[in-house]
Amino acid sequence: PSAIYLSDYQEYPYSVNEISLTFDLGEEKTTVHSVCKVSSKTGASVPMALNGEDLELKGLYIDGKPLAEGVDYDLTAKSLLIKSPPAGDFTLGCVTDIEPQNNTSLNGLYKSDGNFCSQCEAEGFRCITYYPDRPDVMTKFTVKIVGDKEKYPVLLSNGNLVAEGDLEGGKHYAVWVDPWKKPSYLFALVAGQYVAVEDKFTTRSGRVVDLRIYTAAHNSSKTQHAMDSLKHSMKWDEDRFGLEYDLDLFNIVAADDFNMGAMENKSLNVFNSRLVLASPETATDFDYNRIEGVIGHEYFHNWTGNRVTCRDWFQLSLKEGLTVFRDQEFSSFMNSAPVKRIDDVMIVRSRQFAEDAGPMAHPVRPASYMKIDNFYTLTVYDKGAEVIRMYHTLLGEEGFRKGMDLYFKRHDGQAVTTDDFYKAMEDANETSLGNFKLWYKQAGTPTLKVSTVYNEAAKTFTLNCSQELPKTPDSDEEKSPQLIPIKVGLVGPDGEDLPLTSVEDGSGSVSEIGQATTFVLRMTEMSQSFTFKDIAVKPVPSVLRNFSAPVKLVIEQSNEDLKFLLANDSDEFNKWEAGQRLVTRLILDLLKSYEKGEDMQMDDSITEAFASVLMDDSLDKEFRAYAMELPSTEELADKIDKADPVNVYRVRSFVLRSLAAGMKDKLLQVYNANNVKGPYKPDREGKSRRAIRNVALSYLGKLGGKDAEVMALLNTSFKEATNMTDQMAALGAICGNPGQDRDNALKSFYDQWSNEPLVILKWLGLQAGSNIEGNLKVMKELLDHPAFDIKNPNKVYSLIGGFTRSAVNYHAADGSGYEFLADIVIKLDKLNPQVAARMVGPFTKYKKYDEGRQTHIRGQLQRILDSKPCENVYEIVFKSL
Ligand code: HT7
Ligand code: ZN
Repeated sequence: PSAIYLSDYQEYPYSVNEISLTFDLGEEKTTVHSVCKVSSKTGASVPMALNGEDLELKGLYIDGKPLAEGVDYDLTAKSLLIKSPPAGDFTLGCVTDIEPQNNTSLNGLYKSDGNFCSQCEAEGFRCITYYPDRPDVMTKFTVKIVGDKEKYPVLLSNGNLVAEGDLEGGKHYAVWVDPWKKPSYLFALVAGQYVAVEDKFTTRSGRVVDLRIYTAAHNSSKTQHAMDSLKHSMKWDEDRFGLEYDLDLFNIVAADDFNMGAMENKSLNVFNSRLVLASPETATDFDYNRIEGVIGHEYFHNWTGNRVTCRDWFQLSLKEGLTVFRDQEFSSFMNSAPVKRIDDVMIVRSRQFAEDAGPMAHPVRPASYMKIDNFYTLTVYDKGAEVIRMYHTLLGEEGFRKGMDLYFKRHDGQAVTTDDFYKAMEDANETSLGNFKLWYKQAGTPTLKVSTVYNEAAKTFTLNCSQELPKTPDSDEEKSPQLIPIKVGLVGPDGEDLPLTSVEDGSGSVSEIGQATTFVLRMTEMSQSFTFKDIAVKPVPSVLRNFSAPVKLVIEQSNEDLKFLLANDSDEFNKWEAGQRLVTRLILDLLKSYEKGEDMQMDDSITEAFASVLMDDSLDKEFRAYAMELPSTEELADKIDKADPVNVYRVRSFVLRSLAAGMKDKLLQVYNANNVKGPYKPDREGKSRRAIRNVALSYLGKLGGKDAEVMALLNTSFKEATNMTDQMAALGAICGNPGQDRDNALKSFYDQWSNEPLVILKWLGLQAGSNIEGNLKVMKELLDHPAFDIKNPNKVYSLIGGFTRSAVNYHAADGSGYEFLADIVIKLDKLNPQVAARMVGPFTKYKKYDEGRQTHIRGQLQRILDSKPCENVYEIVFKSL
């Protein structure tokens, strides 16, 4: 496999003005007829390259005349080259046979639970017919689907249904026309046995849009939340960005077999069923939030991705980073904004930072790739969203909106680049963002170091800042400073923010602030000092409020300062952050004692600080629940050179147990006060109450095995649960304690839910992530359990993905966990390259761990390489070794 480079981009020399596709769906084979109206852009006859994979070519025609292989065209495993097409306009006809029923990669057209379903992003359309399968070739699609009426009563594609009818031999057909030009990756086809739940939305200009969610009949009662989320998304996009829906129909289909979360095909979104279906009994609050966010995300793509799309796949973050930002803002609007921000930052810090520090590190706009499937990453999505958020922080809501408006005005109907987006933001605001663009080009997480000086005589407060940009394997180029927006507040001794009047940026330039209490500093140099004037008393600085840039902040803060900020910071993100920093410092200190074989001593003042947040009724309950969470084992291990992940886990568990013991009475009090009976509602109040109730339960669970009173409470809580949020919380708490109660609860849960595959995913995940020693044996049994199916990505993500989160078993010092994972990857590789590649992901972090573990993982990576894996897996393994 070889790499593809951004620098090699060339415009496609032909326009495809229209495509007409006919699908004859069959059990043994499906035949695809395609007719494209093509014109040469250059007016010359240059070879025309088409993509195609796993296709049986039955015929190729220009203007109705058959072409001959070797004479008129050359065929390879992945391409078809028409040597000298006409220099003007012509029609290109193509007939291919495909076998969706044997397609286990779930890429292109495949079958899921007896139904036909497609997935074309990024390069799946080429598994359907020969075509220039690249996002800058946009055209209008007409699609005729012919299939058995009984087996496939529902026939769907993009756009509007313009004709349908019966045919001989028990068949029927439907014709769909999409009036909007689109790239092939947004094409979709669905055919099968579905029922539709229907609703309507009237846009602000009065268009009545039919909304339909298609599911298997037995699941149609679980679509209400998805439908509500869709309507909320449509309204929100009108209100916040002035963006209206542009067709009379919006369809969503739930598929059980799906490689990712969902897909934004024009007017025919296909969703992994776990991101559509919810009922109080089967879905948790977490699931409800995820559904709302992903329904929003795919809907928002209609403008950011579909109406304005990417010129090439290096620009993926143009649509994904921007759409993640939009879905984050939508979820913040629907829920608690600070909690949503904390949630998003936790993902960036625990997972994207790790990616940025590993062998697959790449910029938000990568410069090269082997398989684009491997670049649907946390960097492109989540760091990409952080980059968009920084425009917003720098330009303000109004300036950002002006930039968005100009972007759509300039580029509607086009396939463009992240540079075009940047230019729209600059031009709309008549400003220069200077070295901000480097956020797209340079990989790696910058470290921002800040030291502070208060000058009592001059009444000034200075922040001395420097940025460090790490070397990353994707490039040898020396890195230049990136514009970092640093949002700052100065907290006075009374706990109130001090008014800020003006700040000097180190070059003599002074910004007048007025009397605001936060200010965004623009750091543009490698090192730079900022001096606030008129600061009457020595403050405690609150730096990088709301996580205003995706950087590692290194700042000297005493435990006293952190406790002060935990109690007083008006910025809820930094209030939470202060608690995280306090406890991280504690765990890392204790780890040193533990590794020296010394006794660990809990710092009671930290228990007190945590307890006071837990009991602070002036704070939102969901925020309090989040403030109780400790940084993950992964995030902690990331702070240590050559970490032993099992030791980190053990010390973290010690701190959890110590906090639980120190706060036991308060935890019981919080649990009881919030253990309210009544119908489940996925509203803010209900979610917050369950969040704090269940965080208390989870802490109490840490005392479980040795505390009969607590164990009884957990069992009662499990038995009396009336919704999945509470049931899973109780099951999770019980499962931390090996013994009969655990075995009984797991069995009873399975018996209750064995007919609900989405609930069984939770059951698999919970057991897989267990830190009970020797759980690998259980994993091997679960592989053979009827609840598991290696061909279903959701089951693989729950069971195998879940296992890689078990510090004790996945990271077992003898390497058995790594060997288990490699066995699965080798097996998956033959079935589903995209899922296999995702499962190799955990191995890419091996350089973080101690020598012994590094050796074991390297051995397994080599074993995978020796098995001659597919391109997707090869790229990751090769780059890791
Ligand atoms: N744009 C979609 C990406 C996607 C995808 C990519 C590769 C392979 C399978 C896939 N399914 C969906 C989803 C999104 O980000 O909205
Ligand atoms: Zn997306």
